[in-house]
Amino acid sequence: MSELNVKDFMETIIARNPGEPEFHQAVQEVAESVIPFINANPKYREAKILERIAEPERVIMFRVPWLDDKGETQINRGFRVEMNSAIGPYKGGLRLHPTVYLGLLKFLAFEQVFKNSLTTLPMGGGKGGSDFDPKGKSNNEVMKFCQSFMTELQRHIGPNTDVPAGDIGVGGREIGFMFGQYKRIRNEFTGILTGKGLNWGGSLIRPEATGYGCVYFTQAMLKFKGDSLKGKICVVSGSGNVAQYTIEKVNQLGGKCVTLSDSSGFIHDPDGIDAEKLAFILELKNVKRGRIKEYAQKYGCEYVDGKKPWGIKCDVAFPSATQNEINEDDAKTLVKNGCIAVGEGANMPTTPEGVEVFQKAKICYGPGKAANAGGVATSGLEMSQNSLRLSWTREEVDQRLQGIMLAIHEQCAKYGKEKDYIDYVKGANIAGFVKVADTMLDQGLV
Ligand code: NDP
Ligand code: 2IT
Repeated sequence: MSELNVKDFMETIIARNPGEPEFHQAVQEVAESVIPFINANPKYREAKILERIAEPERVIMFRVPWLDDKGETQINRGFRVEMNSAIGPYKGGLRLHPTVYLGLLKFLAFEQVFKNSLTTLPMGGGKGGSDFDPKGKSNNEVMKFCQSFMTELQRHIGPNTDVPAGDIGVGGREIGFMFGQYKRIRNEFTGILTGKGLNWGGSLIRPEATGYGCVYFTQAMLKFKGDSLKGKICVVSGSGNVAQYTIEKVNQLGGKCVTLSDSSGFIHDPDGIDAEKLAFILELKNVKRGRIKEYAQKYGCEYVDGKKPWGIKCDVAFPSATQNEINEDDAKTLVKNGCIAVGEGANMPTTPEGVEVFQKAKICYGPGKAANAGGVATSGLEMSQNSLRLSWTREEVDQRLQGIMLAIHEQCAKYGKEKDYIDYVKGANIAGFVKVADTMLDQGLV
């Protein structure tokens, strides 16, 4: 059997999945890392493991009808991409955003397979969501949508089958509405979602986990170089779940975060976003559901409309909003301004050209599938607690989360170690691949 090459492999992927640029981008990055490894290990080539991993096991698409507050019928499209169940039940978030379409969720589900493999826990990969836009909707409208969405999704998920969670536009409120509807239809109280409330099966630290985990991972990258986050100026994008707890942990470790953003613009607060200001953000974003501009009005700092924060001078960047939010020029600006580390809280926030800039500059670049795996890892811990019908303490969950982030760093180092630095992209992709690939070999042609 001839060797695999990236160009031919990608031609097939693009032809089979037309009009899905984010999926092509995610597959290309993995292909570039793992194809040389596959060629050196022909058992993966012969069993066409990579070709199989790039094809979802199952895709579910469905109609989501609901009535808005005016009594008008609304129709959205719902999805669940069940990508790979080799090492455990499908696991991954639900995204509610107007840009959601099949290709976007395929990219996210594909990334999730490798990320979940890195966590050391038994979780397969999946992702779902809808093109529903929660912005400007009443609480009642969000509930109506979530109930309709779960009315269909419930027949496809289960605690040992597929366990969704939050992502953009899905937090505690939405998980609650969906859980309630599942319980009502199925007459069963079971862990079919993670990110649940503490009274009904949720885990301590799950809300904090993605942000905390990303900071732990970044701290580990810096430590490897004999450095730390202490005294570092950090630029953060987004102002949702991941951004909020990134700031909390950076503050605890002695760094200073000076920006936050939303899809309208960013704020720059050179004094730093301390605990009191962060409490304002949590109320603004999670309860009032307002805009980041209001922070600038309250604290009298700069607000830049329609721009991203990458032009602000920093030591460390934490992109925590969305995919492709750092392009080549942004990456060049960050490096030029002295940025020494990037911890990706978001999924695939840097374009391939941007990644190349970081890699060439040999800064500590932690790709999303490694750096933001703390969220899904803690979802895995929530599943364990649900199975045990027990709740662990904050300290216990946090200890496990820290241990998992260090284990991910170790796996990246094992497969990504170069002469004088760690290639975290290569390391994460190969380490994530090996566990799933070996399992697929064990389980035969499925
Ligand atoms: P939230 O919905 O809580 O917050 C998202 C933030 O990003 C908001 O500030 C939002 O601004 C901004 N944003 C979203 N879409 C865009 C866009 N197209 N352009 C500019 N800004 C945008 O989501 P999370 O914090 O949960 O998720 C953020 C990122 O982290 C995503 O990439 C997600 O996939 C990833 N992630 C999340 C995990 C989790 O556990 N929640 C786990 C691992 C990764 P606005 O309000 O204006 O839309
Ligand atoms: O991208 C992600 O890892 C998530 N949105 C979290 C998934 C989960 O199942 O907790």
